[in-house]
Amino acid sequence: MHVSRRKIFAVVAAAGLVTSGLAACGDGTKDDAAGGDDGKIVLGFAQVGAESGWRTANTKSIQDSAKAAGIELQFSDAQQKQENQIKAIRGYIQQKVDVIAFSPVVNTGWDPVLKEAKAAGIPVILTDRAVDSTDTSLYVTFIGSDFIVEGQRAADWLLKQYEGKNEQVNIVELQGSPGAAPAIDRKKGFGDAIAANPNFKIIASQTGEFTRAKGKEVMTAFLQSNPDIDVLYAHNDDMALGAIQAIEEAGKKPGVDIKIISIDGVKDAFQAMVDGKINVVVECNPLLGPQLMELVQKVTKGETIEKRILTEEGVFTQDQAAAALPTREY
Ligand code: GYE
Repeated sequence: MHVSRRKIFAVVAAAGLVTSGLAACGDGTKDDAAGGDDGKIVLGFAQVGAESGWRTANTKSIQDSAKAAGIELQFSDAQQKQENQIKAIRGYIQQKVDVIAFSPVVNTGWDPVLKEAKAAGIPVILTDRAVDSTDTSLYVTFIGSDFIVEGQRAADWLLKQYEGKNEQVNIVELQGSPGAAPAIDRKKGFGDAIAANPNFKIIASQTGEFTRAKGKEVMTAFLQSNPDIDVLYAHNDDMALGAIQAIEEAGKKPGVDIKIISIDGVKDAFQAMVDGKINVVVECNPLLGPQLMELVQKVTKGETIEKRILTEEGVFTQDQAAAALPTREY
């Protein structure tokens, strides 16, 4: 959608009238808060892509809750490419949306475009994934999970399984997309937690790009070069679900011959737990839409917002899966 003349006029007029207004103070808030053509708040959201069940649920949550909150949503899908996301954000700046939110494909390289948004007086909210910018004035807040904790939770389950046993445990790891915060942090959280016990060995670790297809492809290669895999640690459900196919095609039993630890908690993963194919799922909640819309409304009103908003999540094992499945929302 392009900005109407009325809107451009409103923005110019507002800037003219309020010369030393909020935007001029450079605190990230805009002075045309009720900016849409029809008085609606306009939110530009630059999504990562549609790589996983988690992402599909996240997108739907954002779209549904924007509608429910009466916020006009400009939505773009970067197809897992940072350059596309930067282009989309620049487009939102040009359109003079009221607020920009995005889930960064990778965690580096955002400062220039974030500075452009700041200079334009458009507040930015990070959702789901963080950026590594040291200048935290470039965004208003970051809402999402603690991926290091998720990695630790995955390791805690594993360490418990082998408590009191003294045997080598061969682990293969399917990493998320390269450079993405959840891939970096889930690797670190897990790796650090198992490091103290030399029995636990990550014998192969590669990216499966958070997708089923790549998860299956990489797991097939892992199985070919490693005859003795005890555990698969997948950074998300889609890769775990792809890997299950690879394991079955190799004539092994997922969840039994190879224990599977996954992260996200989409319905298909719960079903796989019920079927005995995934052993444990560390939950990561994609339903960030309602909270994001609240934040958008707050920020346009100039209210102060916490810099970090953490999502609450649990861990689910096979014995809890059947009871939890009917109420899973994604
Ligand atoms: O775990 C994965 C998705 O950023 C938390 O991205 C998100 C991750 C999620 O593709 O499935």
